[in-house]
Amino acid sequence: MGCFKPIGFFCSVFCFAVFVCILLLQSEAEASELYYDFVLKETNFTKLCSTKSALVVNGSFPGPVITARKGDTVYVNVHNEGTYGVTIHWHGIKQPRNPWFDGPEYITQCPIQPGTNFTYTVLLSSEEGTLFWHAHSDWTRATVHGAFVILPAENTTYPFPEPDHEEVLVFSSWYKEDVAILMDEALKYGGLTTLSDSYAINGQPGDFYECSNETTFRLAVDHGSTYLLRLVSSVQNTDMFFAIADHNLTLVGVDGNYVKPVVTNYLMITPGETMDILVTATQPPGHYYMLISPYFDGQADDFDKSVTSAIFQYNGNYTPTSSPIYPDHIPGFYDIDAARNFDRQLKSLASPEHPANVPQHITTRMFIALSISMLRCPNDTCDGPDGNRLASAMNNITFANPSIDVLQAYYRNISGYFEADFPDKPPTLFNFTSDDLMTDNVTLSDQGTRVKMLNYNETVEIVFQGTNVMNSGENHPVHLHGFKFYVVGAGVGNFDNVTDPLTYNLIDPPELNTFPVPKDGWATIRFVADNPGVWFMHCHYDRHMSWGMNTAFIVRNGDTEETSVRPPPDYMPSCGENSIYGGAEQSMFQLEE
Ligand SMILES: *[C@@H]1O[C@H](CO)[C@@H](O)[C@H](O)[C@H]1NC(C)=O
Ligand SMILES: *[C@@H]1O[C@H](CO)[C@@H](O)[C@H](O)[C@H]1NC(C)=O
Ligand SMILES: *[C@@H]1O[C@H](CO)[C@@H](O)[C@H](O)[C@H]1NC(C)=O
Ligand SMILES: *[C@@H]1O[C@H](CO)[C@@H](O)[C@H](O)[C@H]1NC(C)=O
Ligand SMILES: *[C@@H]1O[C@H](CO)[C@@H](O)[C@H](O)[C@H]1NC(C)=O
Ligand SMILES: *[C@@H]1O[C@H](CO)[C@@H](O)[C@H](O)[C@H]1NC(C)=O
Ligand SMILES: *[C@@H]1O[C@H](CO)[C@@H](O)[C@H](O)[C@H]1NC(C)=O
Ligand SMILES: *[C@@H]1O[C@H](CO)[C@@H](O)[C@H](O)[C@H]1NC(C)=O
Ligand SMILES: *[C@@H]1O[C@H](CO)[C@@H](O)[C@H](O)[C@H]1NC(C)=O
Ligand SMILES: *[C@@H]1O[C@H](CO)[C@@H](O)[C@H](O)[C@H]1NC(C)=O
Ligand SMILES: *[C@@H]1O[C@H](CO)[C@@H](O)[C@H](O)[C@H]1NC(C)=O
Ligand SMILES: *[C@@H]1O[C@H](CO)[C@@H](O)[C@H](O)[C@H]1NC(C)=O
Ligand SMILES: [Cu+2]
Repeated sequence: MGCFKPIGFFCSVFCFAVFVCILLLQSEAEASELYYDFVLKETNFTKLCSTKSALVVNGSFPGPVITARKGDTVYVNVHNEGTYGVTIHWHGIKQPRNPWFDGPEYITQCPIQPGTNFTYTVLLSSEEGTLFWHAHSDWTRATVHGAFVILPAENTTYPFPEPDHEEVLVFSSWYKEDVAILMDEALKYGGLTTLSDSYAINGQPGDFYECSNETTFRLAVDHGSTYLLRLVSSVQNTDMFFAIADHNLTLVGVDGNYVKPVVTNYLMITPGETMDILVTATQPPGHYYMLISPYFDGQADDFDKSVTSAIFQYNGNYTPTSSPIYPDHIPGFYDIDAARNFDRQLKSLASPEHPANVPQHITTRMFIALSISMLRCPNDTCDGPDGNRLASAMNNITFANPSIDVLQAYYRNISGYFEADFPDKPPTLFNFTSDDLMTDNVTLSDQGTRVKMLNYNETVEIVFQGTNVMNSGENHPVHLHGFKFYVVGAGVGNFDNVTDPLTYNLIDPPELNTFPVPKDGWATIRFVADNPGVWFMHCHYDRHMSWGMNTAFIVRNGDTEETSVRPPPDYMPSCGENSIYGGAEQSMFQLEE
């Protein structure tokens, strides 16, 4: 066709059409649409010498890996063939203007009921690296989770030399009993939650547990090759140290963002965090342990004190030592300094390709105190201290799930399900890190469904203050949906609003979705509220989340369609009799008000 020959009106139009067509083809090549089906079903597993049935996706623990490229759209149809309602969350994926598919139950949707299906639209935007997906109903995350790998967009590359191989390592907790029943009992009686029986790497507890050494996860490596290991922590309630015997780790990404490389011989990863590390197989051929070992800084000392192993195993002809080589530098369970020193090293790449756009001018400031707390129980019959119910709180508010999701109530203007008055600061100021916070006026919290309203495009700064209420100070990994945030500072003790801001890094702070607020310390985050919708914020220890250390942000629409929430899908799961979507049962563990 003579497109490039004659000059004239027809050809201009034709050429323009071809040009548009090329553009369309290009944008198609740049952003693909991918389809996945997840079948949720009870499946039997035998671990630690005992068999139980657990709810998993497609029969596997951990579940399938989703692999996409930056900017793709991923559709996941979740078919619930289990026995109770479940939702899935796409952890760390911002979902621009798309809160309908974010997933936390009673925040953006009601559970997907057994025998039904729901297709999530997952919109990838600035994320690149490793994230994960997990159930966001009660404690079903324990067995319903898997990695979400986001490769660089076509024709772009990693900001580090291309690794020879990639491997996903998912960290989980394993309970011999049914997690749903354990959690139901704990919440019913208001006492402590049961500890896990082991941790697992890619589903395997490893050599140091009974009946486990035949199935220990082994990563076969070639001498001289470099491996990109994509670490995901979906552990239930415990931070973990990770190390590989005799091998340095080069940390290059955290939470789906690149960081300035950190060379280290161990790392600390909290529930909800994901990390990309490079490891080069430079050592004499052999079998080297890869360990995850708990880190705990609370006084209660109630955590699963076991260590999980996998093996970094060189290929080739050699005689390995009788047992694999053990790391000599993995920190001890209580090594606070090791944990803090690791987190202190995180910095954004802040390069032209991966800039750090740290908000400099703040329009909304919040100060949020994180506490373990208690609620009164009828006739003091609960299992917590003084017959109270164990709880947790942000600014003294113990979050209660409403019976229809906050998003639906907000979008359709249905009153009575939440209050838009989450406080910007604690109701009383006290010495948050004191050892003397045992009186009722400090330990008892207030239950409610209270959220924080933000105007579109506000620049938000939140100082999180860890408290020692009930002598229960410990590190809390706070996770925010719908955004990535910059962690501009962190420190020990009570936040000092004059001196501590002087220490902020406003140049290249790490951009994350989960960050541990140190025990009896503080951390400051900043983000721009440029994603309209309803977005959950909570501690990523499931026991603190189910005790109420949560709130949500409602970001109002801006002035244009591009700054407003997308229209809702035709179909959302039903919320029972309260719902405009029709009648079905609620989740089995919904907090009674
Ligand atoms: C990637 O590069 C190839 C080869 O240069 C080119 O054909 C293709 O159009 C590029 N793709 C995109 C999305 O730019
Ligand atoms: C899960 O199982 C279903 C049914 O067997 C299958 O169609 C689907 O492709 C599987 N999904 C993944 C991610 O493996
Ligand atoms: C799971 O194990 C239980 C008890 O061991 C057994 O009754 C049940 O049939 C098994 N289910 C499946 C799907 O294999
Ligand atoms: C999925 O659910 C829709 C209703 O939302 C239903 O029409 C469809 O048949 C279901 N599909 C499958 C494969 O279960
Ligand atoms: C597992 O442990 C048993 C008992 O200690 C031992 O006999 C067996 O050889 C071990 N298997 C492996 C693969 O290490
Ligand atoms: C690990 O890195 C440190 C600091 O760069 C270096 O001194 C050490 O030799 C490295 N160890 C290994 C096993 O490569
Ligand atoms: C509390 O105690 C009173 C008096 O013993 C009793 O009547 C009531 O049923 C109890 N309430 C609960 C919730 O147990
Ligand atoms: C707060 O409590 C801590 C721990 O008991 C103590 O070291 C500190 O001095 C107290 N701060 C103030 C201002 O009283
Ligand atoms: C709680 O009560 C104690 C003793 O009455 C008092 O010293 C303390 O200041 C009160 N704390 C708060 C936060 O109100
Ligand atoms: C939290 O709220 C409860 C219930 O209203 C109140 O008794 C308590 O004093 C408050 N605690 C603090 C530290 O403000
Ligand atoms: C958001 O705020 C930034 C900086 O304050 C401004 O440049 C931008 O135009 C605003 N965007 C919208 C859509 O209001
Ligand atoms: C700083 O904190 C003090 C009390 O600790 C308070 O009185 C003051 O208002 C705070 N200043 C700002 C700017 O928040
Ligand atoms: Cu917590």
